[in-house]
This record gives sequence, structure tokens and C-alpha cells, in this order.
Amino acid sequence: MSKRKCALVTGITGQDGSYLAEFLLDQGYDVIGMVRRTSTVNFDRIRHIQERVKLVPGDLMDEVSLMAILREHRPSEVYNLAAQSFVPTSWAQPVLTGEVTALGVTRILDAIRMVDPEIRFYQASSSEMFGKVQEVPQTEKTTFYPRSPYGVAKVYGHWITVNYRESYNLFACSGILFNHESPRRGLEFVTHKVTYHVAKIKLGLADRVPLGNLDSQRDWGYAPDYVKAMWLMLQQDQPDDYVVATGKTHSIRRLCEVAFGYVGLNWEDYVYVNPADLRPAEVDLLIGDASKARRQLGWTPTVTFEQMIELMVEADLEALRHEQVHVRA
Ligand code: NDP
Ligand code: GDR
Repeated sequence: MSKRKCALVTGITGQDGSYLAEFLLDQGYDVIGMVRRTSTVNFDRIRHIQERVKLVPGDLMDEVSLMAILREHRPSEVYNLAAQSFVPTSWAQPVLTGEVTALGVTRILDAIRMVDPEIRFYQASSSEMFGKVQEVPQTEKTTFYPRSPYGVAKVYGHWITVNYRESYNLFACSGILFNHESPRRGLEFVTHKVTYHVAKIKLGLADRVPLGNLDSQRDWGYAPDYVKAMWLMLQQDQPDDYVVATGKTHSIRRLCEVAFGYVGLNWEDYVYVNPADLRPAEVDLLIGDASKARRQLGWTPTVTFEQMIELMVEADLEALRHEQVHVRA
């Protein structure tokens, strides 16, 4: 009988980590999830699978913990999804962002090199690396021009992954993923901020929603589709880098139109621009060309932007109604 595959997921408590863990469990993997110590437990996204995964303490800031996890659990695949991932926070905490989102990648790559160089490695790279875009649409060959400390840190993480592949022959892949969302998206990101406020306004729990730049455009996909692409990259014969995107872009205005429109409201009656939500430097337009992923991985997105925003509004309405019932009870 063949041995069960074992995968380590850093960032398992985040949006992508939770979907990837579900996906890997369905594929028959043993899943090890690295979690950092917090004074209050934040396992909301993985509560439903908590009994089926093994959670182990560790932190991308601490290479000793990374080595210990690899030595003890001997995974065959490592998915590095952990990061300080919120762009505005990267201006407020640029050093922390560099430590975790950039140097954290070196710490885990070097732990792999020392403990077991046969491990296959996935790095969560980002379309934020394209920043002030040098080409439309963006491909694996487009020059990077990051526009935030987060984007800069991701460029480092990307190149150190390429470098460890070339220096030590590691099976290290970098997925350049464009924005992807879901009901599990953090509430501070613009899609979920909008859908959550739409649900609140619809239920009479809020009047308005403050936003920043309404003109920026993003290529938004559905997170469960995107975690499958991560896994596919590690199943290939050769390690490589891939853009993962839908190839369609939409403005924040359009996002508002779809989300408010779904519950029969006109977004312009509720949205106002809050200067505090504007960024020191903006990424105006992202649109990805995922033909390489389509061709080599056989990957395609399955959920449209409109369908995704509608299902997020539905999920927020449902959660808020549930909360109201509990508050009344
Ligand atoms: P989230 O912000 O939802 O999750 C981030 C995860 O990283 C959380 O589990 C968090 O733990 C963990 N983490 C943060 N700091 C550390 C640390 N020092 N040590 C260990 N774990 C840490 O991000 P997403 O799930 O949305 O994204 C996953 C990855 O993909 C990130 O690297 C992100 O930058 C990247 N990415 C995301 C895209 C997107 O559109 N979602 C697009 C492109 C790239 P805790 O719960 O304790 O805070
Ligand atoms: P982004 O996502 O910065 O692209 O990074 P976010 O949803 O935060 O912003 C997208 C765009 O919306 C504009 N915007 C606002 N954004 C937020 N958060 N809040 C607002 O009120 C608001 N108003 C307008 C922003 O200016 C921006 O142009 C995400 C993260 O998941 C990264 O980790 C990941 O690497 C990239 O996507 C790809």
C-alpha cells in the first residue's frame, strides 16, 4: 500500500489555508497546519475540520520552530501561505511585513534545504508585485514594480523561491495569484467590507459604508478555485511559476453596483469616500493572463465575479440574521 501524502500548510487559519486544507483532506492527505500562539484562539475558519488536521505551533519569525516541525512531521509538500497580507498595514508596519512576508520565506526554504530537500514547496506570490503595471495583461514575464512595502516583500519572497530552486535544485514553485475572495475573506479587504455592509444596510443595522479609491480595478477570482491551482503546481514534473487569474477586471464602483444591486439598492445612496481609506501609493489596474496555468496545469476558474459577490452577500445576510436570532434569544 502506498504511503499517505503529508502536507504542511502555513497560514492555515487564513482564508486560503482553510480552503487548501479542505482540498488536501479530500485528496487523502495528512494535513499539518502551523499556527502561531495567540492569547485568544482564532480557529473560526478551520473549526469544521479541526479534528481532521494536526495543528502544530510555529511562526515564520522563528526558524527553530520551522525546523522542528519539518523534522517531526516529515511532510512531502509545504504550502507557505502565512504572511502579513493586508496592504495598508504594510505601511504602518513595514519592518514586520518584511520580516514575515519576505524573510519568512527564506527561513522556511532554508529549513527545507537543511531537513529534507526533496520536499516540494509552494510560495504564495501576489499580483501586488506588478503594482504600477508595466504591461497589460500581466504574465509570468511581466516586470515587477511593487507599490507598497507588502508588494516589495512579496517580490523578495518570489525571487528567493526562484533562487533556492536554481541554487539548490529544490522543487520550489511560486504561484502569482491575483485577488481571490470568498465568504471567509478577512473583513478589512474591500470585497468583504462591501458585502458585509450591504447585508447590514439591508437588515437595517447600518446606514452607510466608507471606502477609499473607487476607481482602482482588480482581477477578482474565487478562493476555492485558486487553492486547487496551488496543489496542481506541486504535482507537475518540473517546478515552475504560474499566474493564476480570471483575465477579467472590475472597478470598486462595479463591485458596489453588483453587491448593492443584488439586494435591490442603489450603491450611490450608501457609499462615501473616506480619505483615511486611501493609500499612499495605489495599484490602479490589475488583469492577469493565466494562459500558462490553463495550458500546463489544466486550470480554469469556475465562478464568475458576479456569482462570487452575490454568494458573499448571501453568506453575510445569513450570518447576520443568525447573529440577530442569537442576540434576541
Ligand atoms: P490571510 O491574511 O487570510 O491569512 C494569513 C495567514 O498567515 C493567517 O493564518 C495568519 O495567522 C498567518 N500568519 C501571519 N503572520 C504569521 C507568522 N509570523 N507566522 C505564521 N503565520 C502567520 O491571507 P490569505 O489566506 O488571503 O492569503 C494567503 C497567502 O496568499 C498570503 O501569503 C497572501 O499574502 C497571499 N496572497 C493572497 C491573495 C488573496 O487575494 N487572498 C492573492 C495573492 C497572494 P493568524 O490567523 O494567526 O493571523
Ligand atoms: P489588495 O486588496 O490591496 O488588492 O490586496 P484590498 O481588497 O485591500 O484592496 C483592493 C482595492 O480596493 C481599494 N479600496 C479599498 N480597499 C480596502 N481594503 N478597504 C477600502 O475601504 C477600500 N476602498 C477602496 C484599494 O485601494 C485597492 O485598490 C489583496 C490582498 O489579499 C493581498 O494579500 C494580495 O496579495 C492581493 O490582494 C493580490
